[in-house]
Amino acid sequence: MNDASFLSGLAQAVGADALITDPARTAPMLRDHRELYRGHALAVVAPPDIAAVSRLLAHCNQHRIGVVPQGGNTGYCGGATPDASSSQVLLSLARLNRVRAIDVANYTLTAEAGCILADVQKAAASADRYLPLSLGSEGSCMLGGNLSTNAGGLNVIHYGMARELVLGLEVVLADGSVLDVLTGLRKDNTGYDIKSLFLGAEGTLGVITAACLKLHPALRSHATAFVAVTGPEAAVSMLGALRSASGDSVTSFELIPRIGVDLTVKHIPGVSDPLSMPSAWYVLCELSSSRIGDPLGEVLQDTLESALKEGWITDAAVAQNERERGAFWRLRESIPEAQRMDGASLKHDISVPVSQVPRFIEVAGAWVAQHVPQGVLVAYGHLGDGNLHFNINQRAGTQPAQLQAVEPELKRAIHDLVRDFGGSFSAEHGIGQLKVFELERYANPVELELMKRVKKAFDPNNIMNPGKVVRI
Ligand code: FAD
Ligand code: 2HG
Ligand code: ZN
Repeated sequence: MNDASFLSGLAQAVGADALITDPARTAPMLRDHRELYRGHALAVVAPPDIAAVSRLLAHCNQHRIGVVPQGGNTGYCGGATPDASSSQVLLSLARLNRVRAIDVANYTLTAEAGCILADVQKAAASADRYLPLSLGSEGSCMLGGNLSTNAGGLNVIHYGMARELVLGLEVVLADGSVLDVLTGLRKDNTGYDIKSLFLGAEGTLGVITAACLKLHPALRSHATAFVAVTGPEAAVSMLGALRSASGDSVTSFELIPRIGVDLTVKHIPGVSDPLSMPSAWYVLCELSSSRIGDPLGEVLQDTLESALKEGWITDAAVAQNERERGAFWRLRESIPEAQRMDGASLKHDISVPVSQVPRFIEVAGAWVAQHVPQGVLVAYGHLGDGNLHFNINQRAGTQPAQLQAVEPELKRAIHDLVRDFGGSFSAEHGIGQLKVFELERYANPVELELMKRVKKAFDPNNIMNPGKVVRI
């Protein structure tokens, strides 16, 4: 079958109006958010409903045409970008954007894959419930992308990764059949948990079309502080103390280096340094509760005073209102954008046990200082989860190419060190096409072999996002 007859069959399967041909619309869909990859597609399609997704996959499977699912295209590893061969179909889930149901008593919400995460959060809030998945990209990333990357974000310390919020799924498989396990059950031990395999699979096993999510009580009290800590070790000590003192109400615990403040103040309008004296390291921490008038502020204040006596911290600003709380969060969430505006960067999304983070920063930071004079370390992230964005930015006065030249050696050194610390070279951003070789290098061989067998079992013709995550 030639391209023309494949495309006319495709148009029949999904409806001619589902094919996007305007280059102004397809161009941004064919490159990734970080502009690391630029793809070419045989067709770009946005089907209107599940039945059309099913017909599309059946048609592509029959003709052995690769399908690349795409949500908000905010992923960090090129998972949603087709290759350069012009032989794959880009499948946008954007039109599947209905919140189908909220079961208030069951604390669940069922929504389609193309819903913007912020809209799902709002839908939960309108029912006096809380969806804790929160990331800097929440205004544009989509639920299907969040679940397919098993996104992390800012509240994992308390609520877990995206996977832990999923009770049921609806998935279209490679042959077009629909797996409907869209239940809202909290207990269901009926054999293998097949649906869990799609969470974090980055579109290589099937297309998630809808999910039933676990909700939590709406939050009514917060206590938030921007704290100057004496170093990462002190930050870890303070985290332990705060978790114990608050009845484990710590919902975020983010580590920020001085350069994170400098970059955001320099590039992001409206961001200012919350404290008067500079410090090498900061923590942005938040306690939350569903109880009105929960004395979280007092707990936080007491812990900060003890931390001052212990020598763990030197100063702190406690948010007095929602505006100040928002300003602290704006600073933190703008670090990736400020980093981008400052020049080229090399990113390492790593995790180690929380207790090991300080030592990791010391050893890996020393390596960078010695071997990468053209770069400057911007290490920040979700300390409460042991997840650091161990990024290196282009130093002022150097060229992007000078930093890029060191990328292979730097990546190897950092990821080898992560392995030595018992950590992960991909904590929350996934594998996509960026880290396929890293997975082959660092994965447990038995686990990698099982991944390949799972891939072959679900997608024998290798049409689902071929070349991403695992190569078969
Ligand atoms: P896309 O980029 O469109 O796709 C991601 C992957 O999922 C691709 O492999 C794609 O093929 C697959 N996919 C998409 N939809 C489906 C579907 N319906 N079925 C099957 N496969 C599908 N990530 C974090 O984990 N934590 C953070 O704190 C965080 N912060 C970020 C901040 C910023 C400013 C930005 C730009 C990104 C951030 N990210 C973060 C990364 C990114 O937002 C997440 O990975 C997000 O979950 C991707 O969602 P998306 O809809 O954009 O997915
Ligand atoms: C964050 O935590 C995101 O802000 C992005 O995961 C991290 O850009 C990065 O390295
Ligand atoms: Zn992150």
